[in-house]
Amino acid sequence: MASEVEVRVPDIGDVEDVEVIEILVAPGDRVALEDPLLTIESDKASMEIPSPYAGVVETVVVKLGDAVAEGSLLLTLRAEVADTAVSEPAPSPGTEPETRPEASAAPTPLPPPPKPPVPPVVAEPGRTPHASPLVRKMARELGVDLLATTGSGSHGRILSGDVQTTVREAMAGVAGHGPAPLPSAGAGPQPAVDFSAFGETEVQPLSRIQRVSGRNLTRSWQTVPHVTQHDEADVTELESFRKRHAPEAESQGVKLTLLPFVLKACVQALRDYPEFRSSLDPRGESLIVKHYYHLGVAVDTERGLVVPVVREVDQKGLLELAAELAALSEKARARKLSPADMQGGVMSVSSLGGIGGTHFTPIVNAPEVAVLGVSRIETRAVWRDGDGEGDGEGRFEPRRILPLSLSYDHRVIDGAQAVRFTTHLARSLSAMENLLL
Ligand code: CAO
Repeated sequence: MASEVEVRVPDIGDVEDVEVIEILVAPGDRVALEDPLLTIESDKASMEIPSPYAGVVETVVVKLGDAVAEGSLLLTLRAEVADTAVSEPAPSPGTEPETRPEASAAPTPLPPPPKPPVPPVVAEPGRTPHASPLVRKMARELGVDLLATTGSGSHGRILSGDVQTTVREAMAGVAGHGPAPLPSAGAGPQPAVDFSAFGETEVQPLSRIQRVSGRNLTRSWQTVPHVTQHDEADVTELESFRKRHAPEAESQGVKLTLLPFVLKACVQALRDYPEFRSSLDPRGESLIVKHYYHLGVAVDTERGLVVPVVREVDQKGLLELAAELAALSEKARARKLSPADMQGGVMSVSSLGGIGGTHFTPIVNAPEVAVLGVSRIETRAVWRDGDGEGDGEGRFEPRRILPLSLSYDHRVIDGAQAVRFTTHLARSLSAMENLLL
């Protein structure tokens, strides 16, 4: 059941001249109860407007820089009065001062659902971190990226002390996933350039997904020492197997692409190399090894890159995985992924093989420690040693070669382990009967 709700500026006391300084959602975005929608700011304080219901944003009435006052309409929401809509608990009352807006329509806000505790590590990809407006303001003033700040409050909520810790650690040069470098630590942001001085230009705002994934990618690029190991797998037999079975899969409504085989090969390698399914603890002092096999898969959508997670890949067959991948990418492209769909991956796979390219250097989806890039299969003449004796007897054969690019966090994985991992992957993909076991 759904009904339309108007979200208005709540009672803000005797304050005039309030400006909309952040719009965190766009029409079509799915929000959970208490998800931040936008932030307004007077010359004295800023205030975040949380979502009064779980639902889908219909229209955003205001734009950045608009002046608003008590009662001004900010946005409309199609509220869902069903227990499927909530994906994150509300912050505990009393931890931070925060004002709830009055909503003008009927449904009763859903109570926070029971949920396993969110580990206070780094903010989830694709999510806005929980912090009060005052903490946000403080972070803005100090140049602290809240997405890179560890929240010690209830449900990982970021408190003012956490922002101070980030600053202290950045000043002391502490390494780890937590603190992002402060602007003063590097060359600083690109200086503004007036491109219109050189010719005609237009401004195209980035989508929310692009902005959030941009922040996550920047943080990962800056905090994870990346190395990329390139390798190749001979997938000649795998490809003929796949093509033989494609009609049968199609009769069950499933398109059997290469990707399910790659996911299965990753699971086999992950079983033997547990550090690839680990994360560094935020202090960089120990590894948290995961004993599950959920894999992220990068999906290209017209609004940007998202990485939904396929769960328990070890327990699923190839057809089941193919069907699930199709459903997840469909969901991603229809903008229907929930935050939960994008959490819990132990490693990610980014396949550009359907498009082209030879090798590339994917960015680790931190706090994961490895990402596998898959490029386009190429048919190549490969020398096949007839009797395996290396005596020059043999011939060139056309083989189907799949390029692999494994980027990894060098704090956790060393080069020798990485090449063992890609060798394992290549072997599994070549001897594909093992993948079917
Ligand atoms: N080599 C050659 N052909 C390949 C291939 C490869 N490595 N991988 C896929 N293909 C083929 C498929 O067989 C399919 O062929 P047909 O249309 O002839 O049947 C075609 O390419 C398209 O495949 P697909 O994209 O529908 O399916 P997929 O399982 O390979 O990928 C998904 C699914 C969701 C990963 C993909 O659609 C996608 O979004 N890829 C982009 C990911 C991305 O942007 N990553 C970037 C990360 S870094 O910025």
